[in-house]
Amino acid sequence: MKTLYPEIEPFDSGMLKVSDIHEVHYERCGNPDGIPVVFLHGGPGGGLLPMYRRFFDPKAYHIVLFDQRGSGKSTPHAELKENTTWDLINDIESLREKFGIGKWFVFGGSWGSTLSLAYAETHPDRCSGLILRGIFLTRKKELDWFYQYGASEIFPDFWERYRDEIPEAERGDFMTAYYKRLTGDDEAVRLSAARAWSVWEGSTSKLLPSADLMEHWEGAHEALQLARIECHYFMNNSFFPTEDYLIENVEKIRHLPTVIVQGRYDVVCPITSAWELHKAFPEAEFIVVPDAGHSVSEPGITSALVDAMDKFKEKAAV
Ligand code: STX
Repeated sequence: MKTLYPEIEPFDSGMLKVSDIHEVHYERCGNPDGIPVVFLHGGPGGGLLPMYRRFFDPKAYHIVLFDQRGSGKSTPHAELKENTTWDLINDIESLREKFGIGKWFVFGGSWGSTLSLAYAETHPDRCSGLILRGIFLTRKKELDWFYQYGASEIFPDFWERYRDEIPEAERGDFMTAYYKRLTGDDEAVRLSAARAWSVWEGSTSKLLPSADLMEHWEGAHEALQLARIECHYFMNNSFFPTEDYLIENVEKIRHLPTVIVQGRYDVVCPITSAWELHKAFPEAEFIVVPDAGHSVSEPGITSALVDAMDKFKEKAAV
């Protein structure tokens, strides 16, 4: 089993102005002359964690990470205006150009896999390869499963808080009910809804539930960015023109070296989506981790991701 590389600090970080209102926080780690890779975090709205720097050999890789619009240290915090998938794709391009990178590996899990696929299908010539984990294609059936009915049958205990935030009369459509509260004027209602929404995700992400993860998403800053931005994207089909957009356009990226890593017991993004991507993109290496849920910190998932990046490094060195 492989584990994360040691803790590392960025050699460069800053804010990039990407629109009239948004500034995006970025970090660069590792070797500025190394193989470029961009890290795309989850949510949308998840923001960066220091551990995300550690999947890549810092001697071999030039690692670029950024907080997507409204997330983490990007400003304004949890802002929904001018915040769409296409804006994020443009931001990735702005960062690539700013750092003088021609092509890079794209590494993303969960929503990060969604955004990786959308970016690669839009700019295939800018990608050296893809490393995708916990595949999420943002289709209605995936959203219904997690936010309406399905995951509720596996985690009925954690489901109660998410459910009880919404009065019975509105429970026929949790997404709409949450959207109303997360975007309303009452700050206390917003925060309470945001916490219930985000803790639900934090509670269900690991095969063995983690108190630390639940606590993290209880934080006001973390809860508001994740819940508001996710709900905004999901109310808008994540700004894709069709329901199956990412699968429909997969032909554009089938030449790219790609690894798909999926936990068998992923309750947030069930394996069906990874399986459908595997069928549509059979050239990609498909790794099912038999004893893992959704989280990137599941030991088997971390190991598979570090190993995938080590193999790309070895290939590049030949
Ligand atoms: N959200 C999928 C996603 O991207 C429906 C995701 N799942 N958990 C996360 O992100 C956190 C890491 C932000 C908890």
